[in-house]
Amino acid sequence: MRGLVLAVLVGFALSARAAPEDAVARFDRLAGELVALCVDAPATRCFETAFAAADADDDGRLAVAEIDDLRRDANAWFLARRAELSVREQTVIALSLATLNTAGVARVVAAYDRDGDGALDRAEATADVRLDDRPLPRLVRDEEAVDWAAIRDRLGAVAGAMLPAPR
Ligand SMILES: [Ca+2]
Ligand SMILES: [Ca+2]
Repeated sequence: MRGLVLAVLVGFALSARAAPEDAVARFDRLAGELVALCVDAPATRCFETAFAAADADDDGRLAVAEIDDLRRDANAWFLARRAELSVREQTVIALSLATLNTAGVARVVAAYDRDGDGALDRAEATADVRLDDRPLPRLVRDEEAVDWAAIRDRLGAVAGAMLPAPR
């Protein structure tokens, strides 16, 4: 579950602004930049960089379409690079993408969209995480900084929505 949140945060940074490169090349570059930044930089800065990269139209909100573009590119990148990743990385990324692919980005966004405008602003995107000056890899190990129970509740609702309706 921690890996999922990390992968989602990293995923935010892997969005592509208009560029004449294919998805795999864009992801290679952006993932490299983000990993280099977030290993040591304050989690607040890591999140802001990731959010700004994902917010393609710069309106301060992540719309379903913006995250869905990201999901599509992430799938292409994962298929191309899977063999180069560790088993643990493959597992975390595959589970995260499987959740998004199966539940649909709209359902995941809805689980966090407090004001119901169909997009996530910064506060909504970090509702279950208290960011501070610690680097993200350290922050997510602090039970006080990340509300895992709340995340489980929200994603549980998403998983519930994936199940067939009772007859
Ligand atoms: Ca936006
Ligand atoms: Ca919203």
